[in-house]
Amino acid sequence: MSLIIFLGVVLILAILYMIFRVSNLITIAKGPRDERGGTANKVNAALFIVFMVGGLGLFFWYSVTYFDSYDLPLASEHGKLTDKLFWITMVISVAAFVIISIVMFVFIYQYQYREGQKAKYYPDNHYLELAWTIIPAIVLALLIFTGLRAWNDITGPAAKDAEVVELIGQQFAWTARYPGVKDGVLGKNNYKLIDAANEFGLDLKDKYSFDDFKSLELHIPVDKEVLLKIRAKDVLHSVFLPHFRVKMDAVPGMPTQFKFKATLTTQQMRDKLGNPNFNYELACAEICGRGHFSMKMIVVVEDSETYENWKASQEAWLKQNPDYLKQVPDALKEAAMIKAGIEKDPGSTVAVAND
Ligand SMILES: [Cu+2]
Repeated sequence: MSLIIFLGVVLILAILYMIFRVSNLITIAKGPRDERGGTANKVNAALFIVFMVGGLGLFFWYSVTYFDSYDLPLASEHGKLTDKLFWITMVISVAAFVIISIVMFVFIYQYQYREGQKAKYYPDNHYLELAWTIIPAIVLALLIFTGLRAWNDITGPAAKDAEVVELIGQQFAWTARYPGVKDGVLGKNNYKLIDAANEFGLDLKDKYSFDDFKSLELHIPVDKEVLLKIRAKDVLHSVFLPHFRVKMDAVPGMPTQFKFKATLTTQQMRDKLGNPNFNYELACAEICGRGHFSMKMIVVVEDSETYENWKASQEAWLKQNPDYLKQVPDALKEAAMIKAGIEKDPGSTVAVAND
C-alpha cells in the first residue's frame, strides 16, 4: 500500500513537471514578448486580495458562528484564570494575524509589476527594528510569565485533604482507581504485576491496596480539591476534561498529575443548560490508535454527601478478585479481608494477625 502511494506521488510530480515543460515550450514557440506584463499580473494581484478577504471572512464567520461549541460553560475554579489567559493570548494573536495578513496581501497587490515602476532602496531603519523586536518581546514575556505562574499552581502539590483519584489510560478505555474509604490512601502499583485480572498492577504486599476500588465512571465531589494521578499502560493518551479546563497527557512510564476544584455539580450544570441529559465527559485528547474516538468516560460531580455514599457503596477490587488474597503476605491477610470487606470463611485457616 505504501509503495502504491509512493508511486502515485512520483507519478503526479512527473505529470506536473511535464505540464511545466510543455507550457515553457509553448511560451518559447509563441516568440518573444514582455513576460512580466499582460493581464495575468493584474489578475493574480487581484486574486490575492480576493483570497485575503475570503479567508479572513471565513475565519471570522466560523469563529463567531461556532463559538458555543468551543467555548464550553466553565465548571472549575482555576478555569477562570486559564480562560482569561487564553482569551488575552487569543486577542493578541488574532490582532497580529489580521494585521500581518492584510499587510502581506495588500503589499503584493500594491507592488505588482508596473511599467516604469522602480523598487525603492530602503536598507534598514533602526527605530523600526527596535520597535518590532522590543514590543513583541515584552508582550510575549508577559504572556509566558503569567502563564507559567498559573501552570505552576495547577501542577503543584495538592492540599493534604485533596481527593486523590488515579486515572489510567489504555487502548481504548479509561479506568479510575479510588483509594477506598477504609484508609483513603492509594495502594502501590507496579507495572510488572499487571495481568489479565490485575489491570492496575496492584501491589498486594502494600496494606493500602486492600480497599482500593475500580470505577468506570469518574465521580468527584464539588467544591473540593481533586488530585488526578495519571498514567498510561500502552501509548500516549491525554486526559481532557473540557468543562473543567483540565488537560494533561497520560504518558507510559511517567506519571503525571493535575489538581482542580469543580464548582458545579452535574445537576447544577443540567439546570444551567436546561438539558436534563447533560453529562460531563472525560475524553482522550491524543490520537492513540484506531479506537481513539471511543475513549471517553462519564464524569459525575456531586455534593460531598452523595460522593461519600457512592464511595462507601463500591466494592474493593480485592473483594471482586478474591484469588489475589494469595499474594497478600500471611501477616496481613486478616487486615486485607477486613479492609476489602471479604466475609471470613468459617473453615478457613487464615492466620490471625494484629495490624
Ligand atoms: Cu487515548
